[in-house]
Amino acid sequence: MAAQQSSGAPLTDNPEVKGWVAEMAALGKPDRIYWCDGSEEEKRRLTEQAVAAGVLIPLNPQKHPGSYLHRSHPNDVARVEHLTFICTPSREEAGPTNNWMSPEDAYGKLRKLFDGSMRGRTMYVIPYVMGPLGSAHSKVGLQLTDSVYVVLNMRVMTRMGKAALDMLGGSNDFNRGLHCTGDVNPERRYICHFPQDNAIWSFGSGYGGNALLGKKCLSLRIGSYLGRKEGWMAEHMLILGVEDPAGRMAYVAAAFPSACGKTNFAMLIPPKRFAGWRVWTIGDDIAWMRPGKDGRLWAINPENGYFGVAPGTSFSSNPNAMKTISRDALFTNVALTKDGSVWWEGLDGEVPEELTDWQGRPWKKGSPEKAAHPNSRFTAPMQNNPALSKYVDDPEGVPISAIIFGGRRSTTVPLVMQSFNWSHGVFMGATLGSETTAAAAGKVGVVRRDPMAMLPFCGYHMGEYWQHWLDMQRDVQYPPKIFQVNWFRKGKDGKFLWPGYGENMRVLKWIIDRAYGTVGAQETLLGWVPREGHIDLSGLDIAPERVDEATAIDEGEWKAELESVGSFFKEIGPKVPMTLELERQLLLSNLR
Ligand code: GTP
Ligand code: SPV
Ligand code: MN
Repeated sequence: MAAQQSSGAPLTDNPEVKGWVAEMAALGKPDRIYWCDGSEEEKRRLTEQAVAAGVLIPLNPQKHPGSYLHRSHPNDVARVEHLTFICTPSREEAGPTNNWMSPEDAYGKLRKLFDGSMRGRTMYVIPYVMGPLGSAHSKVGLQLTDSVYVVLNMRVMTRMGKAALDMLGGSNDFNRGLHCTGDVNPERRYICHFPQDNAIWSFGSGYGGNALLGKKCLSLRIGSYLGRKEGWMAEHMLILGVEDPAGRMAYVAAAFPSACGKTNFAMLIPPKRFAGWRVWTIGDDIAWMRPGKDGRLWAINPENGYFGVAPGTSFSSNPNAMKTISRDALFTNVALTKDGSVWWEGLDGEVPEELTDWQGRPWKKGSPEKAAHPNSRFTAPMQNNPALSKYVDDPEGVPISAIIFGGRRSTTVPLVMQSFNWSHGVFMGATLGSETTAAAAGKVGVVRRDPMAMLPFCGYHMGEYWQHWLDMQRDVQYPPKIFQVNWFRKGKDGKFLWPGYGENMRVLKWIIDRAYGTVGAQETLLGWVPREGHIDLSGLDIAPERVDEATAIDEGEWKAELESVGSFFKEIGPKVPMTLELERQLLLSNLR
């Protein structure tokens, strides 16, 4: 192994930081403490160590310069919602949609697990910033971890290193994240959040959202709690900018549940019909939004890279993602080809005859098992994205004109619908349903309510979160218009009715035109929908009947939908805002 350079010496004088790191080191008892400075030299050195330790497998440097494959433990391949806890003083604060443990119980239980857990290992200290460096809207975190894979991923996903400590200065206002991979035993796996302490303790997993604490843990669960307290919003949303041929920009934020198309939509390439139009990516997973002085809602992307779903990513579905991962990418749980390249289901070209599957086993074409894990992912720096917006580091972010909610629904929900007003839009978000995906452990393909795509990520009571959404209207003089979309409706043949991907530009254009009031729509009982001619379908090779089916509203299906929303509201209980129940009643009474 390369000699340890830099090091054990704290990279800061901040007594709070030094004190906390020392206290956690006394608990974990690592052999060494290493402070990450974020330099290129450090990246090279840690990568070499990870390769030597077998944590990373170098890929063919001609085909994938600077890129590596990592195989996680086969029992550790997705977020674990049943092992994720919100640890507030009372159960009521966490609400019915979160697992709850009291802070005393959680600290007690996890202290035992962490005690001596880093013996024989290095404890890495990762200082990082979520959001542009120096922005008043960014947050500083410190993550301690025993995983070099986590360090190398955090380096891509956040602004990491000395710069974060410089931004923090002498302040005590930083998130305290403690992480240990432990022995990757699902019986001893806990992802615990302490919103009141701005702290996260994660034990027993090395995977994605469980282990990269800046992402879902800080930016969404703790973030949503801080957002309510401080008057802003932390959302599971992509942010994109649409530029028209005249150079005018409009910004949109969209919440789709995990593995339901955020990365794809954020990197959309418009079809030929839209010559001169461009879509620019601000973010593909998380948005922090706050009222601006000008009365609009402004958003930043707290992340610095993409942790994207690999299967289905190809030059035909998402060329910008393919270019983004063409170098300096980390791949997790994808398959490996004979010539040191990566492969997954849905990649362009022929299926290779032979592969090494995501678990490192030989795999032959025609095998019933998938070669790449369905939740296999790439980690890549956003700077690699050819469609990266130039405003991505802007400390103030971008003004949002439209908010979109979308789920994976084979039936009922039409291609696109505009809400009547803000509170109806909040109702659309709160009642979002989606079929489950491989992004979380558990059964795939079951419809569940996933409010604002935040079910697994809201750090407090869902009813209060909805109230916070409703209340935001008062602080935003020009609120974004709110829409609902569904790219996943299926025909009787079981196939998707709408072609999706780049063709979603057609829907996006209607949404933007509606936000600016320059295109028509038809009022239905459930919301505003495009009438014939409002969505540009020219040059689209699809039977008109399929578009009709994709956009149809069936009153019987909607009656059932609104009744099922009623039982969901019962589960959430008395904290469901009266406004939302009244919205439900109003829609239902219209349908009768
Ligand atoms: P997380 O990173 O888990 O939060 O997910 P994400 O929302 O960024 O998901 P992503 O864009 O990676 O989408 C993953 C899945 O959605 C893949 O299986 C895609 O092929 C599929 N998908 C994306 N866009 C479309 C679309 O417009 N139509 C259809 N039918 N499928 C889509
Ligand atoms: C998601 O599951 O929504 C993700 C991946 O974006 S993870 O970081 O694992 O949460
Ligand atoms: Mn996500």
